[in-house]
Amino acid sequence: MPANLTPDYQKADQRYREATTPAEKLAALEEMLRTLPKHKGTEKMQAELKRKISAAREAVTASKKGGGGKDPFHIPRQGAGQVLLAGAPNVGKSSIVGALTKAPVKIAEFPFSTHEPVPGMALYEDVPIQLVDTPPITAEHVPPGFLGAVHNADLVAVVVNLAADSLLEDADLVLGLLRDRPLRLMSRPVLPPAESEGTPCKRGLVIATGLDVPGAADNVALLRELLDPEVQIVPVSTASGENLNELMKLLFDLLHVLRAYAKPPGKPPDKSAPFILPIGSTVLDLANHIHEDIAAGFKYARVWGEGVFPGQQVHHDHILHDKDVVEIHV
Ligand SMILES: Nc1nc2c(ncn2[C@@H]2O[C@H](COP(=O)(O)OP(=O)(O)OP(=O)(O)O)[C@@H](O)[C@H]2O)c(=O)[nH]1
Ligand SMILES: [Mg+2]
Repeated sequence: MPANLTPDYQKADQRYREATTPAEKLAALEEMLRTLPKHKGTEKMQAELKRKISAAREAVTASKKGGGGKDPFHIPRQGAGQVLLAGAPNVGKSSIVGALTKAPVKIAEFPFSTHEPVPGMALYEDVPIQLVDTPPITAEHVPPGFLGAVHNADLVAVVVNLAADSLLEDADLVLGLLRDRPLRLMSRPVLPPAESEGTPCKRGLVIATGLDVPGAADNVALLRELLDPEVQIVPVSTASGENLNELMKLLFDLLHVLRAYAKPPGKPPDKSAPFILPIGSTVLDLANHIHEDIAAGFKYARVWGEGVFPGQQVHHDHILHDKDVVEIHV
């Protein structure tokens, strides 16, 4: 990627990565094309942007046409992975998404304030992770499309409120709903095969809001006694921000991905946007992710990072580590 990108381009690029609707994406892409320096070195980027713009235009048209019959729970995954927040009314689902993203969520002191799922992009260091706020679940009502969304999401975050009298019932409401599917929530990056567990598993965790409220620690202990030991509980305060960074770190770990930075030969690495790949990916997987032409022409790569000496020459099957810098030679 050329190093001489303007600040305006970089800002538009940032907006693109944070965009949550097709219209926002299209606007950001058009701005990226407008602010991209036009010369021979950026021809590939210009072509790529034009391709993305025409795809984004189609997405805008499709989202307008969709209207009435569309499943609001169908939210395309963006960033390193999708985390679906689920819980009883008024537990702080929207507050979490509001604290960690720029999404226009509705936060209220009263229950049933969220009517539709709302996605937003949160950052763990430089890794964008998609959080999806959802309408509440009650014993009487599970929003249509909710269970489909559970299956689509990479992680399910069951949200409870440590200050609520109904804390234990609230936790069991959502976990019980999953158990009935049957799905067992587990806070492990790699899940055991369904056969060995008996029950299919879903990656996820419990987020407990209200860490700032008196008695919170006792209620965490109470919850810990009730829950499956495989489920991690992360107490947070959306009011003070306490533990929100730890939450993001855990989400990143559970997603089981790594980041790699591409480096053009003879230039510094592009640290502005990591490529996100599943753990276990190779330099060839990265090449494919960047562009199929790069993968097709792959000769060798140089890697700076874990388990290699700086700039070590490696083959296509070299396994990447988080934060590796990779220079691909074609
Ligand atoms: N003290 C404190 N209050 C919180 C915390 N998190 C959320 N709240 C409050 O809890 C109330 C409900 O928050 P929301 O985020 O709207 O809850 P929700 O789960 O999205 O509610 P519904 O959309 O109605 O299901 C609001 O008054 C928040 O300010 C927290 O960590 N500490
Ligand atoms: Mg809400």
